[in-house]
Amino acid sequence: MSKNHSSKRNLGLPTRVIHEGQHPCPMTGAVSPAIFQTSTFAFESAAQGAARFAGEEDGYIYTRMGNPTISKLEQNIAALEGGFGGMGTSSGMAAVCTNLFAFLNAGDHIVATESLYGPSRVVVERDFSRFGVEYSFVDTSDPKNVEAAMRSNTKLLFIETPANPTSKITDIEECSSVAKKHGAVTIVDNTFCSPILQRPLELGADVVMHSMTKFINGHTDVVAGMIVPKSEEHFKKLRSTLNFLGGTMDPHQAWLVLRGAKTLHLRVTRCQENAIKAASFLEEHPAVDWVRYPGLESHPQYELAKKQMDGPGALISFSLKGGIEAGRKLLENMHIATLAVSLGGIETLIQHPASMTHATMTKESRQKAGITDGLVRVSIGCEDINDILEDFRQGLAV
Ligand code: LCS
Repeated sequence: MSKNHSSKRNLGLPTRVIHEGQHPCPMTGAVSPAIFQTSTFAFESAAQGAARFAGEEDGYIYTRMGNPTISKLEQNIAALEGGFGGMGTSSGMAAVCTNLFAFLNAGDHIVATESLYGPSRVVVERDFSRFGVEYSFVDTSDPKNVEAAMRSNTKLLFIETPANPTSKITDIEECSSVAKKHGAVTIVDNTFCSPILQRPLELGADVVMHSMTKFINGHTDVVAGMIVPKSEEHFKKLRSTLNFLGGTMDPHQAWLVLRGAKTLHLRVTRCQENAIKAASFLEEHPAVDWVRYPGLESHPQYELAKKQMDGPGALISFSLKGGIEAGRKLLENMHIATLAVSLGGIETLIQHPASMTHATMTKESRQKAGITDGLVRVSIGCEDINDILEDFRQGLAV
């Protein structure tokens, strides 16, 4: 049901964000999609039920396996990413785990970005290792590290770029080709960019995934995820795993994300415009030790970011000269920016990765990945930039 029959590839991205996979209801003319809040779907006959289960007839069966409201969102994101089809999941972590379950067997090996979102790393290190999966976390921002980590049993390369929260960039094209050479599947977590700023499938990745809790929904009111593979083969494999594993979306959740996704282009553009100004402001502030933002020339991979991304995004990491104590004071003295984890919403959020989003990693793993104790991460929102800058000015003065 989720196959992408998009015919809008020639339209501009702001148009496609609004229209891909969307059309008025043929029965009622309703422009906004209906919420099919049902767990199951009636068959016209026993033969039809059997045919649907056998995959001989298209149609819905049971919401864990597909639902018309969820399909609308799946078609939209799959078209924007340029994939075969989409699979909505209950959370970004459900998308991560479905991918790992689908592609890894006991005795297999996975290579992954060392500064993955904390829980993504933990499920590999703590949980999949219990089932005999081997792993190597490397600095994927240098493709030579990816090549060196490959083994004869490597089945998966899992990349997060820009990485959370270091903003290190991994060359998707180059690393996917290394993985391909070794017969491994490349999965890219595209949460930080959304398809507005980066489309990994166009760069050679096999699967792209999102925490739609972030930019795609964008309103800090839903937890959700999405998986989009490039090929039909991977789609079937992932869909089957998701159907049985059960990390499916709920129709109402899908409807909320669909509503948020309509303004994805507008929001990402505005957040990014603000972030470019905020990053320059922070870089020049005397209390700031360093800033990592792909839109600053001081970013070690500024050129790569320009090549593979359509913009530097809205996530900034920085460290204060006063270290962790100065960082704590800043977090507690911002008035517009909210002290909270998560990112990609309309409001500016600020947090401390070492004690919050990445607290589940060992201190040693954090240090190795560049997640220092003084690092502060901010997700710039859509507010008036003058208010954001003033908030930093007064927070840093404290
Ligand atoms: N991937 C990335 C890159 C993320 O940043 C997150 C959540 C996930 C996957 C998991 O998605 P979820 O299950 O939460 O929808 N990142 C968070 C963060 O940085 N702060 O709070 C959550």
